Amino acid sequence: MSDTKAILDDLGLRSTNSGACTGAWITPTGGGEVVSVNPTTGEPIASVIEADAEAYEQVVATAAESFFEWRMMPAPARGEIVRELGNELRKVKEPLGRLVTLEMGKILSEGLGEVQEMIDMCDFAVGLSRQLYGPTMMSERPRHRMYEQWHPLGVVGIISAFNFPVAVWSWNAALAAVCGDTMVWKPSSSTPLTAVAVQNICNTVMERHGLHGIFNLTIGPGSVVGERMINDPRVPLVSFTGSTGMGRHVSEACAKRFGRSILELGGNNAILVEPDANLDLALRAILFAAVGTAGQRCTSLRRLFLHSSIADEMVARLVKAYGSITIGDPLSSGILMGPLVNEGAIRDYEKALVKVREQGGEIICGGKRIDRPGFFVEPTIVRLSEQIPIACDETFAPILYVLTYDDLGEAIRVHNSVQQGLSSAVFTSSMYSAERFLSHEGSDCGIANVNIGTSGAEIGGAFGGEKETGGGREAGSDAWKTYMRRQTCTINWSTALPLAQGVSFDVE
Ligand code: UN1
Repeated sequence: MSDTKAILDDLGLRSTNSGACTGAWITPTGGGEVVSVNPTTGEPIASVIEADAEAYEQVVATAAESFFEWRMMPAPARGEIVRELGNELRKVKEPLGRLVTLEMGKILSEGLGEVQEMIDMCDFAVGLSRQLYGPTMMSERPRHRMYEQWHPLGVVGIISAFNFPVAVWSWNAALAAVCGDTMVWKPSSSTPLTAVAVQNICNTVMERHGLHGIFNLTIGPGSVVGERMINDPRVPLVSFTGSTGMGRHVSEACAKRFGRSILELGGNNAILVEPDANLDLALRAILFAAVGTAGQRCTSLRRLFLHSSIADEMVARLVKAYGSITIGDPLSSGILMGPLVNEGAIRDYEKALVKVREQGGEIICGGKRIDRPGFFVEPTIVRLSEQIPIACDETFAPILYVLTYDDLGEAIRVHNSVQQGLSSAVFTSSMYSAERFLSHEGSDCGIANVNIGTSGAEIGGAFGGEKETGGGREAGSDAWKTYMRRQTCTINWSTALPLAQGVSFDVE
């Protein structure tokens, strides 16, 4: 408990915190209280007073108002402010990483990695602030110039999930900020304290510049905050991370009002292991992807396709390795797997395993809740002779389905036959197999790797997936374009008015 107090103190958190902020904290009068629970012990850490309708209104109105000033600041100047945010995050990497671990349950190395991901994202956005380029086109008309430019969009709604409580915010926030947007963040109610801590850091930076209303926070139930946000015409873009079911609802609500959405929804990620693969490498990658974060990444490995010639050997090695996974307090060194996030997650794990048995899967390792306080389960391996329906669903827990194949083409077909399309990988030393997996007839996912697991992507690439994963792209590459509006401009500097496509329309 003293550890907990030190982490909270380091980040300026109290035992009861406000859940709404525009730079200045608001005290919502009609909101409930959400208690953040330590998944390692089941004990409360601290609580947050949730935003009510009035607080939401105040926050969005401020974000909309602040946009007018923020959008006129030169993008590189906005980049300088994001640079300061990155520097502040460097200073608090240790306590913030510990808070992520305390509140969410991922091991400390991953908690720290998550803060590093925020820092990387800030660095990326600083560079980007000088590279929000639009191309120039050759006009078909004489003495005409044509080009594209990008304008800030407005207020961006960020709805993030418990499993990456701060990194995914930064994917959106760092880009939105340099693009000239203001934002309203609705974090998961399972991880409200990390959000309050990050908001405090933003406030520190923005106060230095006499700015407020750029980075804003509303912690509250989906029915109060989320519903308002997705239906709010003042919010032209909603970036949503969560389940496919909720994502469909968000997408429909935004589409109905011609708003945009970025959807980062369920995955059902797989690795294919070819006979010529480096099996030591494959084993390590499988362990991190399937057991890391207790299987609670959207990129976690759910399905493993093993070539029949190496299947028995790999399964034996995997079972042995699973037996030596250290499970326990994620803040302690030497631990590789912490708890699931809450009791509901345990129920989902148990329900999935009931279905596994009903549908003919064989549990060859794990399969039970661990008898200790908190929300711990055994990492589980299920061997299948075919891809049963439960293996086509995403269960946010460490359950790995192992299938065997003889032909790479057939394995790719089964790989692609699920509804989700986030991350995928092949392990092989054959150029032909690798290129085939990456070709048009290969993986249909947004992320496809060779000799690297499905999880743990760098921020430099665009992150997201196809099909029911939602199609959104966040973080690196040109993901920034969704946070701006594109304008095509044509300038006539002649004294004539030639029409495009050779059309004539001359008035006598
Ligand atoms: C998520 O689980 O929602 O590639 C994001 C990864 C991390 C991000 C995961 N960089 O596993």
